[in-house]
Amino acid sequence: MKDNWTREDIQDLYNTPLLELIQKASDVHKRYHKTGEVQVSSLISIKTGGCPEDCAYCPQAARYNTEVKVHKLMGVEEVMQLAENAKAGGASRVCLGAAWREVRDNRDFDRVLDMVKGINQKEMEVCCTLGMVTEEQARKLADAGLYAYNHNLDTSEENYENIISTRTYEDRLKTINNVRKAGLTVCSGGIIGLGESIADRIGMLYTLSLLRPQPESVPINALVPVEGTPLENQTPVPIWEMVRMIATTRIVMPNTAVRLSAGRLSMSMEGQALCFLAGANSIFAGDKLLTTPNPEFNQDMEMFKILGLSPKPAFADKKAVEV
Ligand code: SAM
Ligand code: DTB
Ligand code: SF4
Repeated sequence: MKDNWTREDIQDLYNTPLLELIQKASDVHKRYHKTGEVQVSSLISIKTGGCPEDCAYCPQAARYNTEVKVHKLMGVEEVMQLAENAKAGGASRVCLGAAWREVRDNRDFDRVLDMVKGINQKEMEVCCTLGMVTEEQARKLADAGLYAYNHNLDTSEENYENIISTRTYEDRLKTINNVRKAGLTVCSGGIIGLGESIADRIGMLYTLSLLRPQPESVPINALVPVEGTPLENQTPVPIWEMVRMIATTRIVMPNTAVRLSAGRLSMSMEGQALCFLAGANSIFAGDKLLTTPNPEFNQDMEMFKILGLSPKPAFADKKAVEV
């Protein structure tokens, strides 16, 4: 497996004529994955809004005037119920999201640890996205049974300060490193449609591809423009660019789960089908992402039926490793 991609290699891939690129990515996908299986995650926003950071895309940043209502950390029981519902709907993973800059060692964190333990007992994979973490905090999460930690690079190093000024790219990489040191699997990707250049998209994939090991999961989000955020008037990314980005990610990181993430509500089923053909093998299901709408669960199951896809069972990769 090639794992020393240069920026030029990635750029050449990205600029390959579209159908040829899809075909290449599809070949890689077939070689490394069961093509009919899609990993289904359900997002739960355990603490919503009021975030001190200034991420230009995010409706949860306190400084922007959006319709998001601040909600303090949910109770463990409520989260258990939501996880149960997600499992009944076919999700094998639950991702708990908090609008925090970083984790603090306090009672809220202890409560999150209880949530992780509880969901783990339900035989579901648990992922958290809680902002920056230290190695010690990552270890506590791992001990509680966490499967994955999501921390996106979001864009290239060069473009980072145009999107977020309250932390650095270095901070982001540090957290990813802490997560790795604690033995957790890493979920890290980004967003397209922020007004970034093609070179920025390539730069982000280049940085992700250099991580050792490469992230087990790479979410590719299309910006969901939200009124009140600085990016509210961004023009939506054409589906072709999403397909290109997914195909390039698939080729550069063959083993990873490429997640067709935010933005699916504005994509046709045909568009999403091309994304799956180009190597996407993971989605967020459920009618809400964190604060913005997502396709209805039944609609996604209908899409799976039409395309001949099925949800991947929980811990399938782990079992494969242990056998
Ligand atoms: N606060 C934590 C953090 O920033 O790491 C975790 C939650 S944050 C909402 C998780 C990710 O959601 C961000 O890194 C970003 O990639 C994605 N995201 C947030 N708002 C988005 C939007 N409007 N459109 C697409 N993706 C978005
Ligand atoms: C990721 O890359 N996308 C998800 C998840 N990781 C946490 C979040 C998408 C959020 C979209 C905007 C919202 O619903 O607030
Ligand atoms: Fe806060 Fe995360 Fe939103 Fe940034 S992306 S404002 S850190 S919730």
